[in-house]
Amino acid sequence: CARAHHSVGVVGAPFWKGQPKDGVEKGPDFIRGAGLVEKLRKQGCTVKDYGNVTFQDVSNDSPVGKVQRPQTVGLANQRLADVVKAIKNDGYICVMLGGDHSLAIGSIVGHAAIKKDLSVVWVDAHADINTPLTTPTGNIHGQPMSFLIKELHCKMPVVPGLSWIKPCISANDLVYIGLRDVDPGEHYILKSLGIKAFSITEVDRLGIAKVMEQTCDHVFSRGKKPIHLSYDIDAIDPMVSPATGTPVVGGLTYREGIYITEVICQTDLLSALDMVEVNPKQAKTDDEIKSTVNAAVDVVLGCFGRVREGSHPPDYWMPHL
Ligand code: 4U7
Ligand code: MN
Ligand code: MN
Ligand code: MN
Repeated sequence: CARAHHSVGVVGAPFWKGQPKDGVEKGPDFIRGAGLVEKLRKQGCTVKDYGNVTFQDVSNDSPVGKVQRPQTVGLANQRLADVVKAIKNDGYICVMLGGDHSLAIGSIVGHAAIKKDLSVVWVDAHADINTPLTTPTGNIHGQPMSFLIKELHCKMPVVPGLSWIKPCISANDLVYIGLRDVDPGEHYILKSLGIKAFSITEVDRLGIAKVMEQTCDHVFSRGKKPIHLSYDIDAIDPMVSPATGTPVVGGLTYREGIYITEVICQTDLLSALDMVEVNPKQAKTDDEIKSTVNAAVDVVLGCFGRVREGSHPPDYWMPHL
């Protein structure tokens, strides 16, 4: 923010196998191609680009129950968790560019290994908390939170490839913003665990400013913990960000989407960010790609001090006669 100087470690995770549509693995390079690193530096951040994680293919990765590609997704997330751990150990705020949202598993596990006691703010049209037993699709990008919530552990079957994941987040330390496509099993989980969720209806009712006030109240009520912000581009309305695999009408406006990041920045507690689900191949036109990638870049910039009112450096000297 205007107040703090940020050290940002960027890592790309070009992975799509947590869902069926390829193209989302192009997200990191499109977001970098739009000048993310340069723009972060221009607004005063120290940036180290860790490049892209390389992922291995697993052969004979047949579904386990409904769950698709469990070994491939499990291995990819083990790799990612190690990289995120290294970035946190180097002292950076970690920015993971996806890739599909199954990558939140590795990002959060790696983050939680270094920073005990995290809060997670999940901005998404979807809750991504289906268990392998409630999932309607089998796609793991709709399930990552179920593997991470401690209170759900007893409801989770053992899935080969994913059994290494140790739940590291308490139900009380999770807040959702933007939900508008929640499956029955997910809704049951949210209600029975009392998970804080601001659906798009709450955004309509309260306005985004109140939603963010209450989000901060909730995550700070048990002390100042590091925040993991997991931002799915499909939270924002598909009129703005159509290039994504699971668009849902009636989303956050661009302004609401950016306002969330400005408030998170002002907390000074952001410790890791996921920017996921940008899929250039899902766009019908180049403008759709541009608009989606631009929104993703602005989300990241907003997290690290970009303010829309404008700003000037402390040593700014006004030209005068
Ligand atoms: B995303 C879904 F059934 N809930 O589980 C599922 F509607 O990372 C969609 O938020 C999940 O984009 C969307 O497959 C995952 C479906
Ligand atoms: Mn989503
Ligand atoms: Mn998601
Ligand atoms: Mn999606």
